[in-house]
Amino acid sequence: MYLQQEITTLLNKDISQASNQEIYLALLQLVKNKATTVARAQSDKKLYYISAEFLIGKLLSNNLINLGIYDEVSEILKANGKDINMIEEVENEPSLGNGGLGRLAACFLDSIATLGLNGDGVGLNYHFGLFKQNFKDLKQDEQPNPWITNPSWLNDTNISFNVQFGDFSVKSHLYDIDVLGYHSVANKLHLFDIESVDESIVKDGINFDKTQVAKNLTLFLYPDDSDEQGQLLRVYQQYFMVSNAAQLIIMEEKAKGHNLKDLASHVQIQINDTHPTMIIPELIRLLMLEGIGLMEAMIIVSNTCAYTNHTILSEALEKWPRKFILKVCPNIMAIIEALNLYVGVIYTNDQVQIIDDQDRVHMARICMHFSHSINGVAQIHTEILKHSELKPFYDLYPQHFNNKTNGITFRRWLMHANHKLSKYIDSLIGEGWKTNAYELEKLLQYYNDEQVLDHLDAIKHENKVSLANYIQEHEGITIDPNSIYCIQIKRLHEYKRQQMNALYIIYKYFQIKEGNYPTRPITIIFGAKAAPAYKTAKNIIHLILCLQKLINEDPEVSKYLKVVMIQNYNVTYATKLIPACDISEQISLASKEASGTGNMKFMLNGAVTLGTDDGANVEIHHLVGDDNIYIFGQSSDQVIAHYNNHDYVAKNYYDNDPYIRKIIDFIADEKLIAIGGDIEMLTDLKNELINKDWFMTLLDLESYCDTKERIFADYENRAKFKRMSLVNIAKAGYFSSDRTIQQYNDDIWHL
Ligand code: 26Q
Repeated sequence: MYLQQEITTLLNKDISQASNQEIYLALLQLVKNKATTVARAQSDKKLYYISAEFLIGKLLSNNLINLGIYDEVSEILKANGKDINMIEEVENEPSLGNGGLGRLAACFLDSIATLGLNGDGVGLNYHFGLFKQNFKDLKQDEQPNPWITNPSWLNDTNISFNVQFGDFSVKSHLYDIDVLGYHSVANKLHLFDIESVDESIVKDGINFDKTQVAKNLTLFLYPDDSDEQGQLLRVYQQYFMVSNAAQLIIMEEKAKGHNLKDLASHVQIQINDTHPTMIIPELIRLLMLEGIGLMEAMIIVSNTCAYTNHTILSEALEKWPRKFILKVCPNIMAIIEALNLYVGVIYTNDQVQIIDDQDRVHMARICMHFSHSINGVAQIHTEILKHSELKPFYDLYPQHFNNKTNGITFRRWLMHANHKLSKYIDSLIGEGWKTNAYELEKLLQYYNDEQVLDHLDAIKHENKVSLANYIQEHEGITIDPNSIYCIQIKRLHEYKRQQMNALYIIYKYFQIKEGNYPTRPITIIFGAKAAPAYKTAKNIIHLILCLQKLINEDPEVSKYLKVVMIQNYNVTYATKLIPACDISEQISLASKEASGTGNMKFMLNGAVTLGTDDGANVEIHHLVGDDNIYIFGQSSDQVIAHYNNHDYVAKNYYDNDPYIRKIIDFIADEKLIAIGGDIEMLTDLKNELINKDWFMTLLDLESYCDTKERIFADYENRAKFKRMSLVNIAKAGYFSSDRTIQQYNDDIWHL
């Protein structure tokens, strides 16, 4: 009753008389008020997790969960004729991330606070975040995604710094978001903005004048960097972020009365991929301004900074032309030159030099020389880094390399996303799993309990019905909850091989046309945004949308097969899709997916993985065993050998296998052109697959199709499939980000 009174007071009217919007604002205020009473984490040493992305998603429900009042609030609303799910709809999702790396940072903040560790996030307050995706004429269309309302989760601070660029300076402005741990302390996410930002310069979709840096700096996350102006803007953003972070750290250290020479004892900086690399030279520069010599500053900063690598794609490793850095932040270029000289004196190997012979600055190499820890994000990923991609650095600094397999917060990805399953698990094994995720293994005692298996299956079915309704409402597509849901949701990239899934759809289309009907209908669901300048990715989206139209409008085929590409895939959509999934598609080319975290979310929610032995799939495979996962395709060793030997030739598959040829030819078939397919885009894609296929789609196509057929057959052995689902939930405990963060703290941070 007490809580009800608080809400009513904030509303200034009865809950039953208030609109969803009014209730949302009252709850926002309620949470913010309560956040001020939650203890701050305290310790002698503090972590700063610096990241260009924090894909935090909507915050209301998660904050209510972590404060321990979700159920109570939800009951109060219900008693007043309101539905918490409808209140959630009112909140905008901040889209401050692209995908995995940004969502990981958000899960980490949740776990850091939950474990009571003293650690804040530092990033940028992008007004429009990543673009909002719509489909227009079967193609991706990009629009700005404004998310900041007044009031919002952002708390204005009076903190502001001067940031000096080459030929002008700007004033920053800091906004904070409270990060509430689960029944624990509160930390902060610091988001820096620029005082002179001007939203009105955005015209015609997501286009804007890239030269007006003082107006555009914090408008978008990773604006299109296909041209030089875009790349330059990215460097401006990065320097702006780290300059503010460094000034904040030094300000806080001085306020605590710490000697900057002891920085490494009091501060730990985690560099999330190479995007915040310039924190290293910037801190060195600031320490030197405080009277510390270059060599000593270098050592202090190295002892303070740790670096996480999230990719082995060499094209994603940032290399900036010297002239960019010289223009954006000449003072930093001077420090980088000094670091480069220093490295050059000690090591002669070209592959470890910071500045290469084309005058490009290799950001990852700065991190590798000047940090005390270098970690990959899954076992196989770290091994590949050590023995192939970053081998020259492993040879120099073997003791710095370590693995930290990624994790996800179970508060968002089970308790919030799948409330019914969460409650049912409570009833079976108690609530201990919420703070000790390994306790999920207790579920294994129900391996042969038909009643429990049926109950789990009934929850899955309810989630499938809810998703069907949501998709009906948002996409206008009807899907059958009795069909098998296969879901592939992640950024669009050739290495993730959404195109292989599309080729399976073509294969199945042929099968159905030939009269080979599946026992049970199949629904294949995609969610993916393509980088605005990534042509092949956009062509793949176009192909999937063409197939969606062709198949869903074909009365013969649509009885057995439906294709859905949902629009604007984001965290909110993920929480609706994942609990409803039967088959989790994790089909990257082995060796290319650093870890993946969607794979963990699906597993936790009882989906069975169809995947390659790549990233964290390898560890899922190990945990659940051969009988509870479907692994297909060539191994990472085989793939790496193909690259080294240059012996994968896609065209051979096309020329020698008539069925593959038939499938590939269908990409630009007149049937697709007739329903609105763009002949140029589809032909481009077809030629790409025949002549380049850099990520070896055709290598694994046959084994993918066979394995998928095998899963569908096994699905009909309902008892077996339900047990597989149970085992996946039970074994997911390892993937709690609480475990990951505990390891970061034990091995790297020592907070
Ligand atoms: C680089 C240069 C220029 C412009 C943009 C970028 C850029 C932007 C974003 C490079 C990389 C990213 C994002 C990478 C990412 O999300 N990586 C994913 O990280 C996850 C968390 O560790 C892993 O699970 C995924 O496997 C990995 O793909």
